[in-house]
Amino acid sequence: MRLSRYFLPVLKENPAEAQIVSHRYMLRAGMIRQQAAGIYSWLPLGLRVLRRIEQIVHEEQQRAGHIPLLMPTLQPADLWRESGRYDAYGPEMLRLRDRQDRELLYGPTNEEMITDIFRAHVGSYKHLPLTLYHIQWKFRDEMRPRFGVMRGREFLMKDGYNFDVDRDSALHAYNRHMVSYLRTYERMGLTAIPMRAASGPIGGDNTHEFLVLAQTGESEVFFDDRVTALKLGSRAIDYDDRAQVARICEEFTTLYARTDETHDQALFDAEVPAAHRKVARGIEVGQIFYFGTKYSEAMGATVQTADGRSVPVEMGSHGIGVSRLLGAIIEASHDDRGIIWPEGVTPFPVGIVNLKQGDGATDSVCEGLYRALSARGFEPLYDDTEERAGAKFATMDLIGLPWRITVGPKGAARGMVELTSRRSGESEEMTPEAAVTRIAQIYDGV
Ligand code: 5CA
Repeated sequence: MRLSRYFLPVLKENPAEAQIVSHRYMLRAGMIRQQAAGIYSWLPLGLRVLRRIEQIVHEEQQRAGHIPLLMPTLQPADLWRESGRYDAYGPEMLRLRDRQDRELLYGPTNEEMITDIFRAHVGSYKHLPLTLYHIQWKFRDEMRPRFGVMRGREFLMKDGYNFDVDRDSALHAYNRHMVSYLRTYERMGLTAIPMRAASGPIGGDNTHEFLVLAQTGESEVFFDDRVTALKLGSRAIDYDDRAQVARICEEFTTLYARTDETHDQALFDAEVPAAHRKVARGIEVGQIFYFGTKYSEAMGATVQTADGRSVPVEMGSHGIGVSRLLGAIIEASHDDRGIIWPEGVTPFPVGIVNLKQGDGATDSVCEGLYRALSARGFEPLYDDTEERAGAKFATMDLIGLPWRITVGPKGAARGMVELTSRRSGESEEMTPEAAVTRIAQIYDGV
């Protein structure tokens, strides 16, 4: 992408309404525009990151054997009357009527609708286990939408629903989600700690939230700081292997880690040595629930078991805050000049800065780099504008591409360019060919 032809409306000044760094940088980097309280347009740069995050979520869900579908944003109120949640959900639910005076709502979550799909099409244990998920916009009329995409009213969520014949299989589905979520967040450069939580309006008594530690987080969390060192890494996972998946969950949930809703100070003091006790703040980037037959009983979703009995299907639901993740990643990865995207989610893998637009030699080296990187699938953002060097660097630093190739007339005359890491600030001089090879190596396996 050539910056001269792109749409990147960066702001020089700090927007007054933004209280936290991620909101500030998303506005300044021209990623989002607020259209109403808690409702945003996704401008081209923001959309590229959102799509990267969705892609990682899709890959990891499908790796775990979960199947994508797409349900609508609008739902009939009657489905929610069946579960009893239409009245229970309260003012957070946006209710509307169509021209026939039929009652609708903008979905805050989809337990009822997925249960309806299931009961219409599945009746036997032979079709289980089954996990269906989608990535779809939700609406919750939050009392205090704030911090940009962090607490929106309209927001993008991945929500998945498992259907199983018995409790053991449903608990395996819960564990599978936990492990797939750990992988998902690690690929985004995040450490997200599963913490024992409360289930709220979704229901059930087995639930974990995934928290990214950040001072600006909305949740207060209590944990043994040794949990922050746990990593899934590149270990091979067989999602059908119940014992292996359960072992990984145990590894990640044995040390004390709870949100304020379930925190037990006496237990915390007894279990965790004083030197490891941490109280901090965190951003909730996902939550998994096992709630058994809460919806299937209310809505008549039953299956035949192998021995011919008819039982309500066992269920759980599992959510990832897709749009919130942009904010969480920025809170976890930035400096005073701007965002520092992890390679896994960056909107462009590399930026090219032409220090002397119009100079024959620099232009030609930049064009060569642009073609070579694009041909290998690493679409660069090429700053081919007439701005001065300082302004170009400031924009690149603000938008946070992890790598930058700088081309100036002196280097170009010697056939050299400079490759700079946004994170460390370190630069290395090399030939354009070597820079392309290095970029390919860096992104190999990301
Ligand atoms: N049905 C279940 C799981 S699919 C559910 O709705 N879970 S949830 O309420 O915990 O939401 C899932 C995730 O969506 C949360 O962990 C959070 O990361 C994100 N989320 C919830 N509310 C908002 C909001 N107002 N703005 C942005 N993200 C949100």
